[in-house]
Amino acid sequence: MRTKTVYSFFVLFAIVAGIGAITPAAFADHTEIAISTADNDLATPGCLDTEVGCYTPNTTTVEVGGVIIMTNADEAEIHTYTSGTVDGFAATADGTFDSGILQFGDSFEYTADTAGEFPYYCMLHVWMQGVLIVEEDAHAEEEADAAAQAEAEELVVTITDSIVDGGTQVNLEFSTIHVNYEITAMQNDEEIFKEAAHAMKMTGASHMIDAVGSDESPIDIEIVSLGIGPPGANQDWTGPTGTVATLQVVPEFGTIAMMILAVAIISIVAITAKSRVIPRF
Ligand SMILES: [Cu+2]
Repeated sequence: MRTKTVYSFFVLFAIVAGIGAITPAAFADHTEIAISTADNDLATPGCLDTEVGCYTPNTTTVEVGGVIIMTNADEAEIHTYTSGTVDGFAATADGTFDSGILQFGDSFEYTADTAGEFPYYCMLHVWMQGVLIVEEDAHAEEEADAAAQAEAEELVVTITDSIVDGGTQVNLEFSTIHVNYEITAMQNDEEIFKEAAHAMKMTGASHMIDAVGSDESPIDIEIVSLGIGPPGANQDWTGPTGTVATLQVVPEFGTIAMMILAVAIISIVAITAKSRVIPRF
């Protein structure tokens, strides 16, 4: 057996995606945010046109689970925090929250349980308007990302080849079953072999290429993962897709491939005594 170069790398989609998700939470689990009526003349229309606005802050952002403490800080007037919209002077409450009438110094607490954007107004002075923005909990998103990451399995394919009957037999060994893949072989800039295949219940597969690689005319083999799942059910396929491995077939190399997979956990594993293989992403 004259096995030559084995080249294989791990697809780390999930890990890369995960790094982006692991950002420190900007908020504690149960944020408390205070809003008060602005220090304006709120009894006559116009607060929305001022820099201070009608409520302070006029736009408040909180995560789901956050508590909003809405206070009437206006000594002169009673006010409400009523979720809904105002069209001209016609107000429509949407029922998300309603403080009812707040005397000076009174507060109303609302726990944000639904993500979304909630405009609100004062029932007594409908020109007083503010917006509460409730965002998805960052932790919940992280958890969802972590779950997705766990699901997005690493896909490893080990390739070996041997000269058989004047051709080259390429043997694949996937780390999981049901990998749909495409195998392409190039020699002298020509495509000499291409096949879409599916690793059935077995994780191994063999392809026979009717050519032999040499120093002058090496064969480049590329395996592309199309997804993991039953054949035909493309929309349900999961797992890493894209190029997962390349191999260059040239003579005179030993079989060092298999043990490498055991030690290399991250990143690219390149075994080529001649350093002729260039990974293609
Ligand atoms: Cu008011």
